[in-house]
Amino acid sequence: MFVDEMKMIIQAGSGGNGCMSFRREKYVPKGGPDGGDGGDGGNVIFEGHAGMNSLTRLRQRQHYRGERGEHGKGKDMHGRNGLPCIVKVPIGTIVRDAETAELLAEILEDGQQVVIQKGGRGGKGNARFSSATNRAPRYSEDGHLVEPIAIRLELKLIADVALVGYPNAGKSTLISRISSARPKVDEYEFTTLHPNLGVVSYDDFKSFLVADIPGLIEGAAEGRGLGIKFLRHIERTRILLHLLDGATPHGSLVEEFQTIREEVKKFNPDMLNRHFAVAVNKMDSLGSQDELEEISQFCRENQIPLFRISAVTGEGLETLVQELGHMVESSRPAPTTRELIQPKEEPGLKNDFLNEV
Ligand SMILES: Nc1nc2c(ncn2[C@@H]2O[C@H](COP(=O)(O)OP(=O)(O)OP(=O)(O)O)[C@@H](O)[C@H]2O)c(=O)[nH]1
Ligand SMILES: [Mg+2]
Repeated sequence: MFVDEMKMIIQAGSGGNGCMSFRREKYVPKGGPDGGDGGDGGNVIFEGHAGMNSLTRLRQRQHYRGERGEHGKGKDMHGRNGLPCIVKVPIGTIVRDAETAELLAEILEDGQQVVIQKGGRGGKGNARFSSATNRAPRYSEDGHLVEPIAIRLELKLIADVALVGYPNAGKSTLISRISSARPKVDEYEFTTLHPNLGVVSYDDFKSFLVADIPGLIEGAAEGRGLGIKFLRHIERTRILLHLLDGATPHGSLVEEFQTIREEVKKFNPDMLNRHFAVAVNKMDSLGSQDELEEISQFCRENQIPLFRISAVTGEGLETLVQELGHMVESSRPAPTTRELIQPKEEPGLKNDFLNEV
């Protein structure tokens, strides 16, 4: 999972104290109680923000505090409520209690607000305690105190495009050519043990996130190779790019494609409904022209977009990136009005904050 993590201390505002006071007016010898209530403390609220894709900016501060409620005053004046502390967080942020690891909230939508810690209630002023038996109460309530708590934030990023294929197909080579990610590449199988995430830029200023995951093999669902557990990292990815090894060490490219589809299906049949495309890699050392023709025909008949590329020489990569970018755009949910009004603040995502898991 592409997880970014941090700890922070939050403290909602305490409630303002209630006031003890009596009316003092000319010609009113025994004015009744008129102490107002304290205001409520401000909540600490997290708000999902589509323009953010890392927790980096939140690290600039360690404490996030809601404002304290104002104390009540005489003449029945209630204290003002404290202002909330609204913290903008990226979508996909999971909030836990830092000590118990208890799940406090999950922010999954743009503009979604969740109260993470409630402000303290304001105390009642003495006016509230007046009764038939006690017309002049000499006490008022203090506002509720709020203690700071430590919380842990985890961000699970969702890639736009996932590269899937046999070990050695060239997935890591490809992601290192088209994105900011620099995973290990080697000639043996199962070089990649953890997913890698990279940002691909296209059309000058647009970008999408691509994920490179460990290779899959036949029987992966039954635990062969590295198994398919890590497919959960790309479960919500909207586009799958099936990368086939053009050097054809496994024989039929159509079969290679179908084997991977089968393993993906065993993990989660719903993933077969995602948009997908096929790319035949290693065109610079193509193993069999017949195999290439067979997969080309198969893709034509099934209306599957097909790319012929070489991650090493760069052949076909520009077209691939452009087309993937367009697929991502058409599969993204329409931007909310909020996004249209406020331009995204963090257009570029750096890979350095992403920890592998
Ligand atoms: N000739 C040629 N070799 C390539 C190309 N792309 C990748 N390779 C080579 O194929 C081998 C495997 O590449 P990787 O990128 O590590 O493959 P992978 O799919 O990430 O493999 P796993 O992580 O094991 O699943 C390396 O030796 C690469 O240099 C290509 O376009 N042409
Ligand atoms: Mg790899």
